[in-house]
Amino acid sequence: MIGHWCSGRSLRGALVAAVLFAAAATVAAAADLVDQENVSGDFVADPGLNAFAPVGQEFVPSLQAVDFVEVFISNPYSSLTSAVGVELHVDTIGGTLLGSTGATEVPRSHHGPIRCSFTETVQLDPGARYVFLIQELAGVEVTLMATPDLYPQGRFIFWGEPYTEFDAWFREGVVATGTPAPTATWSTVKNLYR
Ligand SMILES: [Ca+2]
Repeated sequence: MIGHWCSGRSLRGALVAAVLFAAAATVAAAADLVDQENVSGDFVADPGLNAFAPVGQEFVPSLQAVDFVEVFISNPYSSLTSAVGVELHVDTIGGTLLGSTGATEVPRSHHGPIRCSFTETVQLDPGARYVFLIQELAGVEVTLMATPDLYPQGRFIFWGEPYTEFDAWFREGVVATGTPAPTATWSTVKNLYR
């Protein structure tokens, strides 16, 4: 057994495996904690963010915070970059503004999820209803991909009105930061030497 591990080839293999494991552990520690989502690819509507503004989606979180909202944006007809941003409102699209993400770039010819990260973590009341509003902030018209009613805890919104027939493709949650390292205080250090 020892001879096996001492052979150069196996040792290299073990080192590679160790490096890969370390990388995987790093990714896992930084993993997102997704709370609410509708990630079906069954797209039945793709309203333009300007033509159908204001566009948004209701959701009911189970977590006490949100760091990001991802939406599925299509920019298929443009050779230009656009930018979108998300606002988070309480209960309705015109409700109290809790946070915003600023501008997030949508690359040209993009067709896929776009992550909008709030400038700081937004505290939520689990079980209450919230609405995220998606706005186009720069560039040419992009569209937001929507599905049939597949998310039971909220409705799709366009022209400022909720529609029960649709839901946005979306994902929201928090960025896991891992377990914080314990901080030594002067009293805990003193206690070690008593
Ligand atoms: Ca729904």
